[in-house]
Amino acid sequence: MYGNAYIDPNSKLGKILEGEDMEKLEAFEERIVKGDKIEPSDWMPKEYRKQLIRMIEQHAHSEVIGALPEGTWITRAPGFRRKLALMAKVQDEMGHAQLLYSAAETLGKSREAMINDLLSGKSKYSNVFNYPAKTWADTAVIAWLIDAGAIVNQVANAKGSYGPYCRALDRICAEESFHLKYGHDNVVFLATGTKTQREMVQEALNRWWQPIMHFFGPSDKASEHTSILMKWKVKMASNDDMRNQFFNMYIPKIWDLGLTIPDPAFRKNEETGKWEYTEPDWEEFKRVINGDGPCNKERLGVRRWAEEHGAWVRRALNTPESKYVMPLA
Ligand code: BYC
Repeated sequence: MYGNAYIDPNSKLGKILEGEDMEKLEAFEERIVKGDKIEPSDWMPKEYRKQLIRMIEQHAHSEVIGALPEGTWITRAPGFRRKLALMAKVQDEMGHAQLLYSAAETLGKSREAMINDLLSGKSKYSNVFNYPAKTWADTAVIAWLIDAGAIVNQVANAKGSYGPYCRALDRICAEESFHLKYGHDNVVFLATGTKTQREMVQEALNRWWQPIMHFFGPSDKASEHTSILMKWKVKMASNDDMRNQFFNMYIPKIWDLGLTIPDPAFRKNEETGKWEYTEPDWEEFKRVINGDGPCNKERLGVRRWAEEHGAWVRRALNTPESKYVMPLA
């Protein structure tokens, strides 16, 4: 029994809750309903722990890998002011990963295990970072619209139930809002510039449109984890609701700049308040998140290189009495 309801042990929920102490589970869920924050030493169902590790770890990896597409432009940024701002942004993203790895560690998975799972391809990270930033305008679109999408997601989930994740998200959102301003300034500059600059930013938006649609996750009917995550207030809105909220906030701003959305079916249905669009290619989404996107190999290759070449630093830090020195060459 679960509350007053019988749960079929063969149902999805039955399997998720198998072996749980029902009294403790009910007390936990009462706390969730009240809006309490759950802290690392509190009792929690096994599935709650597992889901949080999965989601926070993927988020941390997304920040690490997410630094790469824009990072490749630091040496080519147009001007010193843009270069400084981009360097600061990329550094912030790596800092976000540190906060998130620390939050995930409170649930019992070590940072080393998380990094190993990223490098072996076992863990996922956000689809969007497996596409190349072909021109400077791509970095502007990433910094404006991907960061905007991330803020929509994170501002909502910062009000969720797991204390360490929510606190990390609060800090991350404060910095992301600067990224968004930097990205918006960049896009405005290009969209109000010469014909070539306007074309460049429109082409970048065309390239990034589908990855941005994918960014919020599969549609609600296809989303595997949303129902349990919303029940336990890890996710505070469904994938489709987050996507719709993003459209409400950013489509008018995109149109104001004279840019167009590369989807002739894209429009707001004023009766339902929902945006209508051509479904993005979900088969491509699956391929990309499972390792077969345009840049997956390159992205993980960079991280493997960093892991290998930074190993001596970790050894030296972990064994201060030893005589490790930086290898030459
Ligand atoms: N990419 O049941 P669903 C940033 C997977 S970085 C890849 O709906 P869920 C930035 C999902 O993992 C911030 N995989 O999942 C950094 C699941 O597979 P598994 C990135 C995706 O968890 C640098 C399967 O599809 N933000 O802003 O309920 C520079 C079924 O999906 C994606 C976060 O990480 C995806 N887009 O909902 C600039 C936010 N979507 O694990 C910017 C935290 C779905 O069963 N994460 N999948 O193998 C979340 O909020 C949720 O995990 C999602 C997905 C909304 C993304």
